[in-house]
Amino acid sequence: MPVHNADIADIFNQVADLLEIESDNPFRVRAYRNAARIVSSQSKSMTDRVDQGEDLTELPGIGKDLAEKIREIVKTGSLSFLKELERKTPSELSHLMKIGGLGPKRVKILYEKLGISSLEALKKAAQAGKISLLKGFGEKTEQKILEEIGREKKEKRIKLVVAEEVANSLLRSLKKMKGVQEAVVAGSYRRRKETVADLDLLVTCQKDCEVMDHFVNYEDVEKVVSKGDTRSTVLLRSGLQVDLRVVPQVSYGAALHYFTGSKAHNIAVRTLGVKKGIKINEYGVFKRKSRIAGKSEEEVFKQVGLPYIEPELRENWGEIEAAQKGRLPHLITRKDIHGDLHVHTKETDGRNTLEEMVEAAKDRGYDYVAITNHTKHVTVARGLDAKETRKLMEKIDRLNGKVKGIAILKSAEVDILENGGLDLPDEVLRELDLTVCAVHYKFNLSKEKQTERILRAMECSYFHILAHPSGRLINERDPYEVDMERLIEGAKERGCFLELNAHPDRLDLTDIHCKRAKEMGIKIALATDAHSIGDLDFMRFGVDQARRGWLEPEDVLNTRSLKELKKLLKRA
Ligand code: DGT
Ligand code: CA
Ligand code: CA
Repeated sequence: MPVHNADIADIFNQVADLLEIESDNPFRVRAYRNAARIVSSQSKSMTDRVDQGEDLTELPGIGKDLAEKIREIVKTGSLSFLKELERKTPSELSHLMKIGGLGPKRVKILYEKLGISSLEALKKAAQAGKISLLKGFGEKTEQKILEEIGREKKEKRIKLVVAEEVANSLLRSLKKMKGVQEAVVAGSYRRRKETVADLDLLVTCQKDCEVMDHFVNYEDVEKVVSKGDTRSTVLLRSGLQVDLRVVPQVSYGAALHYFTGSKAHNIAVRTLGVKKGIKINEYGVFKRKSRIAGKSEEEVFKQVGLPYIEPELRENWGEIEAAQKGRLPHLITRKDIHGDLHVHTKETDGRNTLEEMVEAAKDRGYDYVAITNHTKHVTVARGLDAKETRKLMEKIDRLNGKVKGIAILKSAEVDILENGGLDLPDEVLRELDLTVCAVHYKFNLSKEKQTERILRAMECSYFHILAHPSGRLINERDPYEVDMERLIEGAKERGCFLELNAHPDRLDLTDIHCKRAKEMGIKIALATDAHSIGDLDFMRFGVDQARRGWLEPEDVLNTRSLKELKKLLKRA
């Protein structure tokens, strides 16, 4: 396997970590860190440079000694100096240094006093309260360590939008290969989960096609975890793991079904098969020894008496029973959306002007767009006060008179104050076509208080839509504590709606809460929270999440014509 620049940088960083833990000369530590940075930022690979006999000392910060070490890594894949260091200090300690709040000194103390050399051991010791007893640590540090370990673990899941970029270029590269027939991403990615742990690629190809070689040598690959004829796993530079399976064309449908999952759905389908005396696996559907189906997913479902079930529904959340009864939902699609109900402009923290956003919404085929700038309490976004809101409303009135083919709705993203009040006076709220209301501060109230705060805000008869109802930012900020069930119920009683925020960092409501909202009979507003023209295209992530939540066009507010929308927005 060729040594990549990232491998060399990794080794140099580990050397620097271990030297630092051993309190080595800080200049030497810095030299290794610099070298790691320089090597990883080179577009030409060190392997190629060494092969072509280039003089590595011409690179900035690389002296004779480091040049020799790079050559050694390129030739052998490892560095004897690092092995020497590891004899004294376990290399796992360098992982511990990635935990926020743990520098080389603390890592060293943890190792010497408690023998901690792994994340697992660190977690155990912190949970047992052993760390706070060490000199210079304390309970706060111990708590922080536990939080940081939790974060490390959680962040391993990658946001769908990030995975998509990686997946698309990988698929493009595979599809260009001669002999490749089908190439798709299955797994949670195909089920459009908000985050994915890895990418599960499925390929069918002609016999002599060297797709595996091509895959493991793909330019983005940092490490080949395993390589075989039908199955390989690699780690990409981005940290994303990719599994590739190659199956014969006759197995394509069965394999696609199997690797799309979810596991719980697969087991349920397989159990139906067992009752009919057939065996279902990734190679096909079998009766005794002979294959009776497997070319397409439809064939697989048909063998167990089911219609086709959309990937987004395959979580064993009742889709099998619904399919058996002929009651599968007719899931919403992007085409069903008639307008965006949450859009910012330059008046507050948006990057495009009102005119530009309206034009862009029109380009996307919308009949209406709601302009929802922040209100004054959100000072970081330069939120608008009553007077500024009125001024913007007049501007919108004038623009509505000029622009054809799309209606601009006067709205605001009204801050929900701590006491449940709204951040604009009633006489201004009254003049808006609709309001999108949201919590932007005091996230840490108790569940009871947060729920009461929002329910109180809904009492205002100008409250229409609760925006990003949990306040979470995926992988960055946990949702605030709130009783979502009560919010859904409260919204229903008062004639309000909940938003499914389509921004790929937010996507709240979650799939489960969408499904619950539908069951409880309340409609959802699907909106992008766009802060620029490009953000308007986030709508499709919202649609994906809505589909996972079983939503049909009639469950969503903005699938309606403007006239019907206005009717629905009228509160008693
Ligand atoms: P992830 O990766 O955590 O976001 O979620 P998935 O669903 O992509 O899970 P993954 O990558 O572990 O496996 C991909 C699919 O392979 C999974 O959705 C169903 C199938 N699969 C994996 N393990 C099993 C298993 O033990 N039994 C069955 N029936 N299917 C499995
Ligand atoms: Ca997966
Ligand atoms: Ca996988």
